Amino acid sequence: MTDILLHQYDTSPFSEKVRVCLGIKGLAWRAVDQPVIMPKPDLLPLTGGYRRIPVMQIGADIWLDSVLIVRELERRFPEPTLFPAGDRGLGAALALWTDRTMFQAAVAIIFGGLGDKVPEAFIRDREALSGRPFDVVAMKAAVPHMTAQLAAQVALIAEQLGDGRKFLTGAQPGLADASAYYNLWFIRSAFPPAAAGFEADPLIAGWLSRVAGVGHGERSSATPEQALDIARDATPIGSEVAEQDAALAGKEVTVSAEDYGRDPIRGVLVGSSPHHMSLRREDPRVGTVVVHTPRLGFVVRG
Ligand SMILES: N[C@@H](CCC(=O)N[C@@H](CS)C(=O)NCC(=O)O)C(=O)O
Repeated sequence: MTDILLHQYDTSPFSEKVRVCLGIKGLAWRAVDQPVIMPKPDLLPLTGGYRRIPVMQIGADIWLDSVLIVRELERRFPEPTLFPAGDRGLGAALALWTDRTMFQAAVAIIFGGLGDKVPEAFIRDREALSGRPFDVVAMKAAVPHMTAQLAAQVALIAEQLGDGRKFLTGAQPGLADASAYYNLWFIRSAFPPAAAGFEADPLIAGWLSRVAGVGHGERSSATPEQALDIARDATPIGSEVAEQDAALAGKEVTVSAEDYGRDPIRGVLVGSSPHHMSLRREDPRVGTVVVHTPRLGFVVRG
């Protein structure tokens, strides 16, 4: 079996979502630590310009975005499932809540709370990432509102756990848990005082410790250099272009994220589905690789 490589950094909340999913599945994987800010000279040869974290690599195949990474993990390793109660579509759609609304609240609470302790280089980098001011003063002003918003969201989690279930969709952990968990984990680890409110609720505290107890699977590490060599020495897997994209099959396209970190990825469309697009690209360091991007939240241009 070819190794699962996760390009990540330990403080990354979206990586934590994937790490918990790897834990639910009890998988062995290798962490490839990437920088928290640009430049990322050992990541971009694989992704073709996409800079966000996490990125999963298996051989010469590269999956962008935690949503698609989790989908691919479920496809390759269906047991134990990330959807213990079924509800696959709903489970996956939860990301639209956790990765946007909940994440934005967590970011404002953490960075507003940290205030002038946020390093200048990080602020500049995140401004370049989003194309907007990373306004710590505005975040600070938004903390009371965002704290109330987060509390309302945490109340939804508590409501779901209210019948005494161990995890959000029943007795076993799933993607819903990993998704709802990682923002609270982020607050807890990056700005602990802001976690006091939700940690005081025994229902939430118990659930948080059960999800933490799932672990991260069998983690080892690889260097970025090793990951690049693995891509260079491997051949990407084959795939098919869906009927709906027939007009673009085999043509050069550009794909970019819709929200932030919109650096375009250019390649030949060699695969697609309602959930993803696959672009073949050539790079002097890694040779031929195929980059798999999500469809939801990504723009494709022919
Ligand atoms: N929708 C993306 C969001 C990824 C994201 O925003 N990741 C953060 C780190 S957790 C990031 O890339 N920040 C900028 C950076 O690390 O360069 C996903 O689910 O993977």
